[in-house]
Amino acid sequence: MMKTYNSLIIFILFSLFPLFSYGEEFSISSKNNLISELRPGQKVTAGFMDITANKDAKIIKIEAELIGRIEAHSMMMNDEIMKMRKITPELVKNKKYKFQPGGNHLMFFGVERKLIAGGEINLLFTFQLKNKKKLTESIRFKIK
Ligand SMILES: [Cu+2]
Repeated sequence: MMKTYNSLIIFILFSLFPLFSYGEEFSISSKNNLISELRPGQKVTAGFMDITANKDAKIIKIEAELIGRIEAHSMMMNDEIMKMRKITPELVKNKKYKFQPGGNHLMFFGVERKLIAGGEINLLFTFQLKNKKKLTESIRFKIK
């Protein structure tokens, strides 16, 4: 009887152990979250933000309702020609990552909703941690 009881306790301890090994929760903070307003007839615009995560993480997906595609881009001047390239932003633990005009930025294609200055919109970000775990966070942007 005693033996069974001991095994039960050991079983419970082992079941609980994974809870302790996860460590602190993933969290992000962001500032200056802005999207350029969409002028009539336009379907493409850009967005900017400063984002910091408490763990190393890649931004692997960004989505929003009624927006066809959202990509992260880098921007480089090449012989006076501006070149943009799709990137997978890699956030370094506790280090600010900037999306800003003239540099890395967010780009919105096939926008089928109104984005008028003064309004707000939520974007759903999917992050991937080093251990491959995926997490989503909704981040609010102001339209400017
Ligand atoms: Cu771009």
